[in-house]
Amino acid sequence: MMAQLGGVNRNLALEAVRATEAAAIASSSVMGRGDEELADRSAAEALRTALNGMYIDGRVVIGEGDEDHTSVLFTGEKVGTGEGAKIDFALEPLECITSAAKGGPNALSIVAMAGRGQLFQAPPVYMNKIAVGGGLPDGIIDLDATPEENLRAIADAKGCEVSDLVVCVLERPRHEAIISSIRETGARIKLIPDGDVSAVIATSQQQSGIDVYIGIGGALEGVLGAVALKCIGGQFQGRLVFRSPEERKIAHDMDIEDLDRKYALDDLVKGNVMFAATGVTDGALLRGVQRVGSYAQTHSLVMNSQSGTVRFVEAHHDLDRAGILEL
Ligand code: VTB
Repeated sequence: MMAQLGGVNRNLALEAVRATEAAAIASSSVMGRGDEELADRSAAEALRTALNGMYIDGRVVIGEGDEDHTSVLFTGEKVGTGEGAKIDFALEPLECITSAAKGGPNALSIVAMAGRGQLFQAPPVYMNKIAVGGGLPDGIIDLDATPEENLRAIADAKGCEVSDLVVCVLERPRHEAIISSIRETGARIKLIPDGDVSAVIATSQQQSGIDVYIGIGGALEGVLGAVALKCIGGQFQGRLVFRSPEERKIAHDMDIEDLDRKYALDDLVKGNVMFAATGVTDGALLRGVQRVGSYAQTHSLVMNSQSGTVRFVEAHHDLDRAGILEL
């Protein structure tokens, strides 16, 4: 999405990446302390401060939780200067919190942006997801089909055997049955400890070696993955998963009428969208923050669905000169 400002095209993701850079540097500075709350809060506070410097009338539609549970980047919080383009945000200041707190891999700071009302306001529940990268016939994946059916269709379209495919799945007890059925097809599996936004993006990157992502992760991460695929190309389906009547009630109270609905990518993400992510710790998608004294290097991914441009941004920061919040 480009914001029109006096005839000037603004790629807001190129501005938002300064915010994810700030969040990544802030949380990487407390990496490995074993304190998840501190790592997340450091990222969220830096992200919010940086987003508030943007000339936009912004609103968080999926954030760190509701206002009763968090004071930083809660769902419904306004961000930006309050003037300019009306922008909705889905954001995750620190994806893979557990990993970051241990100094482990794959932690990212992520922001997705769209015009007002264009993002699905996902409740804080799980989502069952399936994703493939671009260049395949429309409708090739179906959340309601068996892994065998999906993998056969993907293999046929790619002109390979099912055993050539690599399926990425979050390593969780809840996935035991699906992992067994994928193994029965002969396909290969990459189990990941965390980070299904990166896994969804990986389906669209040939060098990742991942053909399809399947499984249940956070609904927020589902929307972030869908935004990324809308920019980079690919197909996605998701369905909310409720573990209790209370979770169903939360969704119902958010005006979601059909709780069992199967969402296609275009149901989750409408119009032009943008995506910015910065690595906190090293991962398959992005390198983490490298820090030597007051010097920091960051690696980010910036995408825009309107132009389809995908940028990998390496930034060198002199924190003595700029300070984390003035990058
Ligand atoms: C995933 C993953 C995240 O949460 O969405 C997952 O991408 C949800 O499942 O990195 P669990 O509750 O089983 O962890 C994370 O692991 C953490 O936000």
